[in-house]
Amino acid sequence: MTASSAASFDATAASVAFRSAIEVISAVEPRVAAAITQELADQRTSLKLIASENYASPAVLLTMGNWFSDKYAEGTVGHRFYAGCQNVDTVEALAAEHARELFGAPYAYVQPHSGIDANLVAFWSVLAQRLEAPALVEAGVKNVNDLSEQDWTTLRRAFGDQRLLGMSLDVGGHLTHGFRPNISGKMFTHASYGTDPETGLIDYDAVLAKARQFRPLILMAGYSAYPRKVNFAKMREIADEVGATLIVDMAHFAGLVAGRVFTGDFDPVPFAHITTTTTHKSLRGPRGGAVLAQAEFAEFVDKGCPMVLGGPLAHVMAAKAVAFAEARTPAFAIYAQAVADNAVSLAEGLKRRGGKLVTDGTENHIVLLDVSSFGLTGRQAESALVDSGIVTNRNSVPQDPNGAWYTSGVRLGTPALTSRGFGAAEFDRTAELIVDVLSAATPSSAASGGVSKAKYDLPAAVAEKTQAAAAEMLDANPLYPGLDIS
Ligand code: DSN
Repeated sequence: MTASSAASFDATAASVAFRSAIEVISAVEPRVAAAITQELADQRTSLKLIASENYASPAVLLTMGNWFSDKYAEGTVGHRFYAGCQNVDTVEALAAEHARELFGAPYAYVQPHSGIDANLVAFWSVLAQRLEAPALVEAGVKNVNDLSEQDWTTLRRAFGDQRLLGMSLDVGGHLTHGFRPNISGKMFTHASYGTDPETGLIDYDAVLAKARQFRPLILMAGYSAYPRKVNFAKMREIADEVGATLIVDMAHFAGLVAGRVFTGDFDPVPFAHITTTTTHKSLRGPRGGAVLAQAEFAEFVDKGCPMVLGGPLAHVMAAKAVAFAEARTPAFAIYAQAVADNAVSLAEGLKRRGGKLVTDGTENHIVLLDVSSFGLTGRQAESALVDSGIVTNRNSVPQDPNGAWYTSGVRLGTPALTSRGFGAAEFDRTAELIVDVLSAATPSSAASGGVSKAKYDLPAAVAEKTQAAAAEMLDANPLYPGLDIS
């Protein structure tokens, strides 16, 4: 791991710390200790191309394993519903300060436990700011507790059936942006915008037309499987034109924002009323979420707990502070640029060898490979690659004939392997290995005699050769070099 790819750490101290922790755990439940040790071994030996995963630094990981986990701290910094929160105040304030500085945001709320939680906080903040505050003024009260039963009835009705416009799941949007299996799809009447069927790119005129027709309260931008930049200046213009509040979910690409790869119109933070994120993907922090907001939303975002969140996880907020501090270093900016550059190498390597990509390329950390040209479903491709030591996940492509379960694509991401020190040459070689496996794999028959969308045949020699080639690259770029755990 080089200084430019991952946060540097003292390998001797980290080895002692993790070994001691595993020993302590082992004394109580050795099977858990063994699983922790095995997880490291597995992560060290797999070519991880899951676009939403990364490797947090030992400092981030160690910050989560301590007595902060035992503390209740509902409320906000300096305003808690429990006594004895002075140290939680310290870490929450530090995490928020680092987040504001890192992203240039007027306000940061670091309590959300995950991306879904961060989006829920954002949704309810908009509802409260747009609906509750005016209702309170109208009712002549300053405190929500002073509302009459009739006022509450009015408020409940106003909160129901509001409209949200987000990116379609089929073209890379996210479940939490208004889709039925998620609470957002039950809270809001939802409409979605797609991408241009020819180019696969967002058509901002089409988004505007849809927004004019649908008149959403919330316009949502952000994605989990769109391999391009989004112009957030244009999104804000659209939101303003129809009187919507713009929420950007930057969970996937927060690391590219933090590392100043996405700047100007492509940096969401100055344009969005509220920006949500996870902290563990390209940002390389602990598992968790965060919300950034313009000043007028701060007091509403602050009410995330108890509105939709339970007590904050102080140990994770502490780890967010450490991760944000790491992300403010020049080394992180170099890492973030390498993530984007490596995605281009992977994309070009696939294309040069006949691979077909959604949008024909990438501008972020994601490459979406359409595997139908190999005669495979996404499910078959995902399994054939895993058998060969390459971990990806299947993903729909726009207008996917195989639906969301079997799919026709695999989503590839560069954040994790870039943290291990992979560069352009390794990603080009990875592209070669992927094409070799997918070219050799063939669909096989289902039990019924027809062609299965899940089963496939792959010559053992191809899987073994790929595993060996992957192992060579992984050995040359070790995960947590010097960390001696076995
Ligand atoms: N599960 C994340 C992803 O893989 O993109 C998003 O929630």
